[in-house]
Amino acid sequence: MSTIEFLDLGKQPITNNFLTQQKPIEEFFYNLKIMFNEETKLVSLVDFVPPEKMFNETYAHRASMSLTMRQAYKELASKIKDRFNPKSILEIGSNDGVFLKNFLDINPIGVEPCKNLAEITNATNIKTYSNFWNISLGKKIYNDVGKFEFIYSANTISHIQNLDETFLAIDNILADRGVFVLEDPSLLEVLKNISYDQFYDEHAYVFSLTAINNLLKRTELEIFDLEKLTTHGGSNRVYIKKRSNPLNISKTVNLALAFEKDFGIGEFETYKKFAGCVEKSKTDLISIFERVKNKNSKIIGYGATYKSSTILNYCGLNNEFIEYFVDTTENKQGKFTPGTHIPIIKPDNFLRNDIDFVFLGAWNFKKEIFSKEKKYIDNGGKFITHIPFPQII
Ligand code: DWN
Repeated sequence: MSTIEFLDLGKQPITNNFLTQQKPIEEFFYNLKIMFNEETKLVSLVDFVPPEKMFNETYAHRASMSLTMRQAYKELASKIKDRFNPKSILEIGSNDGVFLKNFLDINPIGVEPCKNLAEITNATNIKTYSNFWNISLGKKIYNDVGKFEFIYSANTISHIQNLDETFLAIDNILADRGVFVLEDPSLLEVLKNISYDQFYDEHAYVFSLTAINNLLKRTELEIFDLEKLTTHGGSNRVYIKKRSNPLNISKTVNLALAFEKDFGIGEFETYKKFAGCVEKSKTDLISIFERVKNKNSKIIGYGATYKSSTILNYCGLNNEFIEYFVDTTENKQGKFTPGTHIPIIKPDNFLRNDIDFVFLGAWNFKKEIFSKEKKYIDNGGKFITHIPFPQII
């Protein structure tokens, strides 16, 4: 067995399980442990949670809820049109259609297992299959529509447990000269920023470029380009083609692989060190919360993210520490955070000045949030963040 466990984040709830009552009669918990595969260099959860428990008709996250992401998808769409000019496009994990709506002129196709989200896109003339991505769905779409010149998948491939089947199903439905782009949080950034909250039930994997490259060696697909993104705390946008497609392979790919190698992405030692940093991050964050709580400060949370669920549950930061979370996602409002039972409410237009500290659950949108909440900051309001280390800002 070439896998080694390196991190234990304790008992964790389903991150999408936003509760309708503060004291639920029953709540599902699982053990969140992370391991490293010495052969493929893949970092994954030790125990996967059944997909149906996570991705269903109550799925809360709406990708269109932040200005940053709406703009990022719009810019990407225009870049794809300029560079590849595809005549057909498929998105795996199309969420609420925020990306595909930029391709209405070429009849985009979505795949989205969460029925509530698929209904939203189907209602806007984006044909969406509400199923999990696998070989049999790929065959069905091929029979209905044919092959695709462009396949896009953001923050989804890392959520699918069977990667070999996933890549094979993509290879089957990708046109010979087609391009597949996947975008997922970068393991390198997680290691650099100690952003261990990228580990939660849905993230079966947190990918390095190295691991993706190794996994693709088992397929007919290969990486030909790469972009490093700031979205979701640092992501890789990986451009993939069939090996038979003569498109040039950009130098960036080998440079990035070499950088990861030098960083130690392929060494178990790196992960052991990371686990030590995670423990320190936990101790330091708890001590900040205890310190400010002892002064009877009013602490709230900003952005009841899935990521923050890992932090709150691992550090034991529950409703005794955080009075409530504000979140713009309607599906979360009026509910309670999984495991820690903190009320989630609709934000006022701006943060009120009677709030002393705001825990930045959506730290990946810090820029957008700080510019929105300039008045609160100018009036002396403070944020608590754990990225890249616990601190008050
Ligand atoms: O991979 C995943 C990512 C892309 O989305 C999923 N597995 C689940 C989800 O994870 P997350 O909740 O950690 O994602 P976000 O995009 O960091 O969530 C941001 C949350 O913060 C949203 O609920 C919206 C909210 N928000 C807010 O209330 N006010 C965001 C901004 C920018 C704001 O100003």
